[in-house]
Amino acid sequence: MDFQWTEEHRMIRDMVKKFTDQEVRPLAAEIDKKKELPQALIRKGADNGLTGIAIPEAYGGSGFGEIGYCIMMEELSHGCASFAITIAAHQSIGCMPILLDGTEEQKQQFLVPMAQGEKLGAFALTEPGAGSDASALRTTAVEDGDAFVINGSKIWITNGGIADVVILYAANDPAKGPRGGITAFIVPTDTPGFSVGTIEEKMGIRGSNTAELIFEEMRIPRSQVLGKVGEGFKNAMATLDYGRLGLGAAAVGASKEMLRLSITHANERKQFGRPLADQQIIQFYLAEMAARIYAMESMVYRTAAMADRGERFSRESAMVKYLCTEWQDWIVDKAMQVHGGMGYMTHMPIERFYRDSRINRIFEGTNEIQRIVIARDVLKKGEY
Ligand code: COS
Repeated sequence: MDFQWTEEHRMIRDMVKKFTDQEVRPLAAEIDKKKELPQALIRKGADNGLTGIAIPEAYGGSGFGEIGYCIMMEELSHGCASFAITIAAHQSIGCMPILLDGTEEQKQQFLVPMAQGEKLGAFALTEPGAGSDASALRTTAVEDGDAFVINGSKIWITNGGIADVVILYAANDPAKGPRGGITAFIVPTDTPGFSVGTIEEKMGIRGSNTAELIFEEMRIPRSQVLGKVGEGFKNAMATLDYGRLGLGAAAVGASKEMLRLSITHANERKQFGRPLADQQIIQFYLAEMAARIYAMESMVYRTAAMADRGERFSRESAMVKYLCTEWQDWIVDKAMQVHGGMGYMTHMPIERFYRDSRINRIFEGTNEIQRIVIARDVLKKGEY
């Protein structure tokens, strides 16, 4: 509960804020329009340490942990959700499964180049018939000598079409489901039998790549099994604890940007002979935005500190993901209301934030699933 920003935290925030202001925000509208991120931007992000900010220095990262990661996600999300999500899918759900359960050899071979941004990561769990019910996987992994042969497909995989390394979850024993039946694999995307299918068109985060992945008789050596055979579901769920927390941090950043723009607009725009900011209804909107941001920020960093202490934070990360992304949507909506017609026009960033925001209540576990996670935990404990 005793939380204070350190010199290091301030340094990370200043660095990422400068990077966002100089390199990311100026490109955000074009990224959205072209539906593509410039490779050079990802490279520049990697050069600034963004691809491995939470990863320990021993594995090629900066070692700033989850608090550092959340500060980064927050600041990037002031500028461009497509870029922030690309970095998030690479790091918090692409790298994290290896950090959690990889062997020393796997960490040196795969995690180090990923953290350094030489290789981009992705997390492949979702299938046409396994979305919220993540353990109902149809992609199969059949043991054959010193390898597993994988057949099946994945959908809606963030970074799927641009990743170098994919963490893939497949059923080694469908009858056993989440307890013993799912295995995680580290899959370089140049493996024979791996191919990219449809690249999705989306309402928002258009610059982020969302792809279908197809696996046909793809042989993955036993040395690329991540963790124990059959234990992959727990790896996926523990990884999503990190991903969901990061989405909460992104919601804080996007919401602060919406408040900042709304304050400027409310001071500059005059109606009925005075600035909008003089109208009590507008003041109430701004106050409500600020109050929610304070609560969101508090829960994000309290939870990030739990993660950095090595405590389990599954319930907390579900609560962060649920409330922060619901409130982000509310705040973006109110920012558009404050801006009126101007906010709806595409030359203003509000409409892009509005479109980019919506996915957060859906991916990395819908907000309905987050409430299932929370409810199961409180029912198990019998109290808060
Ligand atoms: N960390 C570690 N282990 C976890 C865990 C976590 N956060 N969550 C669950 N587990 C373990 C459980 O403890 C259980 O193991 P034991 O029986 O040995 O204790 C095992 O995993 C199965 O868990 P559970 O019984 O909760 O599995 P369910 O099939 O009921 O699924 C939900 C639970 C619905 C919560 C899960 O499927 C889910 O999160 N769905 C959403 C998926 C998602 O986020 N998709 C987005 C993909 S990325 S865009």
